[in-house]
Amino acid sequence: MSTTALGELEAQLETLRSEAIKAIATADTLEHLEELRVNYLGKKGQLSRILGSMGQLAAADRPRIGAVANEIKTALQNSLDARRSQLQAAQIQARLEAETLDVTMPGIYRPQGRIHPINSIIDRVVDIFVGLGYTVATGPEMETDYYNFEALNTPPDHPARDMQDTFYLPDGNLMRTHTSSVQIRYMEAHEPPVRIVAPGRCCRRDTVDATHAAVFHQIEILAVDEGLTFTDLKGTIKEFLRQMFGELPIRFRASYFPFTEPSAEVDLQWQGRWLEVMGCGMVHPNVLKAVGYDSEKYTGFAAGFGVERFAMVLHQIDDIRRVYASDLRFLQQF
Ligand code: 2U9
Repeated sequence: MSTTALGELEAQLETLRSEAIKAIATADTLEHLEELRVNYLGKKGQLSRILGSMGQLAAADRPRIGAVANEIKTALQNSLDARRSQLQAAQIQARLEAETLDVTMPGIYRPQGRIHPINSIIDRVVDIFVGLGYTVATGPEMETDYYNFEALNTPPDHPARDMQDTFYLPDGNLMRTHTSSVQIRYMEAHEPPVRIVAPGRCCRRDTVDATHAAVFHQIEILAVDEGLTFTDLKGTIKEFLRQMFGELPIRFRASYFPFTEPSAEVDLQWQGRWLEVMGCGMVHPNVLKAVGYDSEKYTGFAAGFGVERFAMVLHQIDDIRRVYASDLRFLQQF
């Protein structure tokens, strides 16, 4: 073997060493560093390739080249390890900086929601009647003529049935004008004694103004049992209004509804004026008969009121339209 081959190989190894050390020291990502490792020290890498040509050397020279090659391998390995540690440390540092939390920063303002005044009145009324032994009943807002009018003893020529007053749907059904249809459905499914409170959304084809909305809420109560009288009705309403408004004078005025007989309207003396707050009466025998109850054996009383009207009295609201304007300046007052 010639000295030239030995010298050439030694020179190649030294070039490899200096090039590799420089490349490793300036590698800027862990992925790049790994590419360099494969390129220099991998099975098919540059060091293996140079050592592959050792066959040309005289046997006596091989250990020397072998020793140099090993030394280079260790040196490159050490540089790779050192650079890897540096890059990993830099990566962690960058993450720490990116994820730093400034705990002294002000928080993000999240406005607090609250119960709408209409729902809060419904909740209060339902609580009072549940306290008196009543159960909550609900039903569909879209109704048939039967459940909204016919079963409630409302004659075909009654003004409420007029196209002017009720929202009729193209299929002949309608949007319920009161929650009384809920009580009819409940009575069809349950035998007396009945004590239910029915809150819900209703629709009327009224011209909207300060005191009328096309969509509004009603709460009605119904009790049916043996031996119920007008006195039970008066006592129940008196106790309900006491819990709702406090100790205020109330009066009953004779009135008329198709589904109750006798019927009355209830006024409350509020700030020196008599305000009409609800209607009531003894359930008409025709209504009891319509649901298959024995009207000789059972009597019932019922009452109903508009929730928006209660809200306007309780909170001194001057215009019903404010209740549905979704204006936070209004809603935040409750
Ligand atoms: C059945 C039988 C009778 C419910 C009643 C009233 C009187 C009443 C109005 C007050 C203001 C509705 O919101 S408003 O327009 N309601 O005056 N409601 S008696 O009578 C019933 C209900 C169901 C089965």
